[in-house]
Amino acid sequence: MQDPVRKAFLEDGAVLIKGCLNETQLAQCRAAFDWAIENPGLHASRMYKGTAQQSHVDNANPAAKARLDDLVSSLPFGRLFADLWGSQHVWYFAEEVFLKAGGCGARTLWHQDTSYLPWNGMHWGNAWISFESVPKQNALEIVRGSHRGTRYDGTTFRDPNDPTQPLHGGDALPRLPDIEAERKADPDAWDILSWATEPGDVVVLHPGSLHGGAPVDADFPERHTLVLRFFGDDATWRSLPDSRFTRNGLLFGKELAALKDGDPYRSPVFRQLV
Ligand SMILES: O=C(O)CCC(=O)C(=O)O
Repeated sequence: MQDPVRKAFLEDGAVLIKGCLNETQLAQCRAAFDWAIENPGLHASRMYKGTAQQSHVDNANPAAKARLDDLVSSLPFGRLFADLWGSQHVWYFAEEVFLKAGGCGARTLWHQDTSYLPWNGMHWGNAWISFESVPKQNALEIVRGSHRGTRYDGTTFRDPNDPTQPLHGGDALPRLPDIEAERKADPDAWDILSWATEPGDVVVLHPGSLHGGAPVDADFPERHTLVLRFFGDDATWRSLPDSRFTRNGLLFGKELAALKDGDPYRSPVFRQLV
């Protein structure tokens, strides 16, 4: 890997890796995606359930764990992240699944994954894999450098009319800025990165970045996206304020029950890749 790519990830929190997956690897990822849609897990949800903007999201399906651990071991992400972060070790966390369909699947609201998961440190990465050629206007968007900035409250994702409705009640963490409203008023209000992608390309982002997914539309009516999430040596536990996000409610919270703030984020439950 070239130094400018490492530097871009460190400073910007996201990079595009062109042609990261070959045809076979991409087909294996697509099979895992299709299985996930047909077999929703405990954490599956429909964003804006019951509205025309409904879209499907799933997260760390326990029934998918064994097959995804095996799949990920055969993909190039272990070496890629070791190199990108400069980490001696790399572990696989779990998947996320996003399906936007019908030409009207809504925007994935701006958020940081670190408002939902007790994560701190620089060695975290989401590998965002879409199976279509995604135009820039329908792409994943990331606020440049925001993984090094404020950790905001999350959004509940429940109210299309209140995109920053606070997940943790709004007191313990600063409320999310309304990035869509602010950029509508001033297109330069936020420094936003995004890329058009082809199948096989992977956008790698630090999950502490402010990020969101542009909606689908009449010209690009469907997006199927699998996100695989990884961590390395500099990954630690950092508690979240709200009781709904206490250990039992967290993904793998039970397996990590002994961890305290600042402890290395480690458990045998996670497949070690490097
Ligand atoms: O693809 C999207 O719409 C959102 C992706 C996302 O939130 C993530 O990669 O963590």
